[in-house]
Amino acid sequence: MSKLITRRNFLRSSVVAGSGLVLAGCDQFNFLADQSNPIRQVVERANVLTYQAQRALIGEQTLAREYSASEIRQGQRPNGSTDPTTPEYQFLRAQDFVPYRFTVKGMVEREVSFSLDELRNMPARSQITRHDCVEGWSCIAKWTGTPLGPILDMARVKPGARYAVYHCFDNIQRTISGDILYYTSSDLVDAYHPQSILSYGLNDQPLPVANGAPVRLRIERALGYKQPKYLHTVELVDSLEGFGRGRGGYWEDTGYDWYGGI
Ligand SMILES: Nc1nc2c(c(=O)[nH]1)N[C@H]1C(S)=C(S)[C@@H](COP(=O)(O)O)O[C@H]1N2
Ligand SMILES: [Mo]
Repeated sequence: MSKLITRRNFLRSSVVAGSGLVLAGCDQFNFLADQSNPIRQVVERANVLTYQAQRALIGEQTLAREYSASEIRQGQRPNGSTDPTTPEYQFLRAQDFVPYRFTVKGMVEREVSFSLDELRNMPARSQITRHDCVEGWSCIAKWTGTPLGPILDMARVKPGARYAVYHCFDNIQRTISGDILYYTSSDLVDAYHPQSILSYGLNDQPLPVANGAPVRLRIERALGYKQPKYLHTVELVDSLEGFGRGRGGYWEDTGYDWYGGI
C-alpha cells in the first residue's frame, strides 16, 4: 500500500472517528451549519488533529504527486459554481476579463494587483495533478499558472500574518439577506508551496468559466473545496474570525475540515 493511501485512510478515520459520519458530496452538508449539531462538533475537534497530524506526517514543502500526460483521462469535471451570476463577474466575462485584477491585500507592506496579461507574463509552472472532491470523485488534469509565493513576496507579507484568505467572485448561495460569496483560506505554508499556482490554463487551454476563469488557485495537497475558482483577492490576516462564520471558508463554515488535506 502506498504511503499516500495509508495517510488518507489514517486521516479519514481520524476525521470521522465515532461520529458515524459518511463523507458525502459538496452540497450535502447543510445540516452541519447548525452549530450545536453533534457531528459538527466532532468534525471541528478533528480539525485540530488532522492539521497537526498532517503537518507532522508530510512536512512543510512535500510536493503533491504529479502525473504524466497519458494519465489525463477526461476533462476536469466542473463542480460547485460553474456560471457565476454576480454583476461584477458577468461584466468581466463580457469584457474577456481584460479589466480583471488579481489583488494581494491585508497584512502586507504594500498592496499589489495585476492584470491577467501581467500574470501570464510572470514565470509559469505546469503540473499534472489529481483533484479529489469530497463527493468521492477525482480528475487528473494539467494546470498552468504562476506561483503565488513570489507574488506574496512582492507585496511583502507582514510578520504577524498567519493565514491567506481567498476571495472569489461567485455567489455560491443566495439567501434572503443577500448573496454568500465563495471563499476559503490556507496557512502560509500552503500559500508559499511551490505547487500553489494562480492557474489560468487547464489542459493546455485557457481556463474555462466552468472551472474558475480567469484565475483559480491550486493548493495541490488539499481537497477540491480548497481550490478557489473565480479568485480575485488574497487577503493576509492573523485571524479567520472576521469572515463568514469564522471557520475559514464557505464549506468550512458548514463544518468541513479547515485544513482539508489529502
Ligand atoms: N469559487 C469557487 N471555488 C470552488 C468551488 C465553488 O463553488 N466556487 N467549488 C469547490 C469544489 S467543492 C470543488 S470539487 C472544485 C471544483 O473545481 P472544478 O469545477 O474545476 O472541477 O472547486 C472548488 N472551488
Ligand atoms: Mo468538491
